[in-house]
Amino acid sequence: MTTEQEHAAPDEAAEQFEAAEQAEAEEPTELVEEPEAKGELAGLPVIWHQDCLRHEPDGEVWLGVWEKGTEVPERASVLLSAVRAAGAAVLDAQPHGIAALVAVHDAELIAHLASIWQRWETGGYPADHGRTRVVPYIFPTAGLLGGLPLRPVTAVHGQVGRFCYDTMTLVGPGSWEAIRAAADAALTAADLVAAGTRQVYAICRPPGHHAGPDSYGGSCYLNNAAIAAAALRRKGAERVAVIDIDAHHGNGTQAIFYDRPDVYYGSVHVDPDAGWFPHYVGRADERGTGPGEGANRNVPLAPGTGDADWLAAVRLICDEVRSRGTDALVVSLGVDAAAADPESPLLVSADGYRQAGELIGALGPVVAVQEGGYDLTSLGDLVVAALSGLRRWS
Ligand code: SP5
Ligand code: ZN
Repeated sequence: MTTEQEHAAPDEAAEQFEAAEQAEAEEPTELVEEPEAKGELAGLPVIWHQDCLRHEPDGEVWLGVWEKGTEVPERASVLLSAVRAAGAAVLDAQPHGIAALVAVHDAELIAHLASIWQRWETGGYPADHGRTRVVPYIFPTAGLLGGLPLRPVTAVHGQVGRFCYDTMTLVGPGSWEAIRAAADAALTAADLVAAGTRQVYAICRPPGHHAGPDSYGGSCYLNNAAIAAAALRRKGAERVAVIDIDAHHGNGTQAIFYDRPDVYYGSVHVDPDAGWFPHYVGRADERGTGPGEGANRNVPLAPGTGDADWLAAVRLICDEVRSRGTDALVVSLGVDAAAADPESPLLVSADGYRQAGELIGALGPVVAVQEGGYDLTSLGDLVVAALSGLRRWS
């Protein structure tokens, strides 16, 4: 090294140091503009349990035909990869006791779901009769009972329709473990929000919003969002709002809270009167009952509705939540309202989901619970967009 270089070196070093300092000062702006640098969900806690992959319904029986089905384990893998790539912090779901489930569901439904596969298998239905999944064929509706009380049933194939209301919500060997894991994910997310985290997302699978106090269907078994909402109430939130942006009406969540003023339910969904699931529920005149009168809001939309009208409906619900007041929220985050989704005729874009996230995130702390969303190629981007909208308020 020459003397000249020795002299030059300190100046160069000073220049480099200055340049580095300047770059550091500019870094925050660059990070916001460049998702790759840190990720648009950087720091967002995401709750996940491997057992959510163990539910393999292997299709659905729809109108008498066993079809491939869209509520597949790959949905959860895709979501996990997408949030990881966007920089989220993935945390394990923690086990919770049965009490948190009994808070919204009849103990008999829970016991039924926990044991039905075992009974089916022991009964020889898979091995002896080629019935590889639990599919009910008789349902004890009010009409069947004709006013008589429900009595215990001897045959397992008679028992399996006891709490189920459709033929497309099948049960297999790992289903119960997944159902429980999804509820644990929602409960873990609620724990974090109750402890002061502004937003937490739970990758719940199977989804939950079609499961009622003593009923399951619509690919849902236990109502993860309702379980989270009830947990938030127990942990001190006086007023909780559930905002459901899944393409379908969340008949289960509505039924669970229909007579309660402390848990508001608002849903934007494809109009059941236009011929869409769940057909029997989800109309605009369902406003709650008794003390819950006014704490339920449905905004059914015509098939073909896109961002502008969908967001206007989300805004209407958000305005109502704001005027009623809320301490914490649960968002039933279904992304099946997206244009590419095979299960709904709504035409919402990823940017629409981002804006919905922003509207909801402004209202308070949020537990985001995964519901539907079935287009495996766009699913990840849609959920990341919605969550990044929520994160505007972190
Ligand atoms: C959680 C959730 O989004 N559940 C959706 C339940 C509605 N499923 C209705 C299925 C109707 C049969 N699917 C036929 C698909 C044809 N493309
Ligand atoms: Zn849906």
